[in-house]
Amino acid sequence: MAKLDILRFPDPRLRTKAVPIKEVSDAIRVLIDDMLETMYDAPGIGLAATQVNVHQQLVVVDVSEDKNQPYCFINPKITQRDGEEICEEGCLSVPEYYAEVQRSETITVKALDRDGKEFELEADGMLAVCIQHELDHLKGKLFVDYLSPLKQKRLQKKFAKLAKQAASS
Ligand code: GNR
Ligand code: NI
Repeated sequence: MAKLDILRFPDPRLRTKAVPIKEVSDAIRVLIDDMLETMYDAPGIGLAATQVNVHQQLVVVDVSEDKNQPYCFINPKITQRDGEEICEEGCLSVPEYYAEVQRSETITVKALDRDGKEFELEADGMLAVCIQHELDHLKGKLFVDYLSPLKQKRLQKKFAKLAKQAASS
């Protein structure tokens, strides 16, 4: 297993649209395991392939307390949405920044599992929030895109400053 590097805002590669995975190969299963290791190590409750600079439709999620209920979604699609919910979100690609985002409360997601088998899952609570956050990554979208223009401007400034400091040290 290997730990992967996570891209950070405002890296333009985070804006890449992921393409569907044609075949769930052994190489994909290695990537899934590496992404899970990277997510647990971070630590985070989800990780999209986009964040590790792989632009294929794959996300991993584990919202369980004991970190022993990993989900992997390949070529995921949300087929049903219900209700609305506001939750404070963070992102491994936007470190140390948190903001409230409105999402659907309950979703049904259809995807392939690590064996290439199709499955459907109904999710609510943190699991639903996290799946929606991860699926956005695959479209090149970040949770900060939902913020007001003023908040986005402040965020841009903060991260531009951090990038400059990192470059000069
Ligand atoms: O670790 C994470 N926590 C989190 C909290 C609230 C809403 C979404 C998330 S996902 C995030 C990990 C991440 O950046 N996944 O893309
Ligand atoms: Ni994220």
